[in-house]
Amino acid sequence: MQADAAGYEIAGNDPPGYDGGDLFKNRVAFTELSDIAFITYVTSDVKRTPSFLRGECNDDGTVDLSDAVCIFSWLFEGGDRPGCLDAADTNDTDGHNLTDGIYLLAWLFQGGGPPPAPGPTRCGIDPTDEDGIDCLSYNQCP
Ligand SMILES: [Ca+2]
Ligand SMILES: [Ca+2]
Ligand SMILES: [Ca+2]
Repeated sequence: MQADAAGYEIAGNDPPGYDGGDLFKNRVAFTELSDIAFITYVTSDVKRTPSFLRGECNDDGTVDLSDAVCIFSWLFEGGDRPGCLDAADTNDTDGHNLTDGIYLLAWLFQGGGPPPAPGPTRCGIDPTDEDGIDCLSYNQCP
């Protein structure tokens, strides 16, 4: 931890998945050095946007049948919620339903189009990131 000129400590730890961009430049935890009270200040525009593979529901690094199973299991069988909801939004409709699993199966087995950007094979962020869907954790991309 380091203190700035005003006597505030600046949090030195980057959050998991932080890619070195400036999305977190406003995220600073201030601690009053001279007081017991402390204030954690987080600006409203802070949003986690780690890179991910579209369609990669189960976070194992490959988009395959098991990811369609992961989507169906989560949506319809009480399975675990994916850590990266953007990845599970296979067709990038900014929502999750049956069609996300079907879209993935169509691409894998029926010659359908691949999942939209960043796609299923190259890590990237969601280019349509106005949807309120977050990618809180994804471990297969830098
Ligand atoms: Ca997978
Ligand atoms: Ca969708
Ligand atoms: Ca989106």
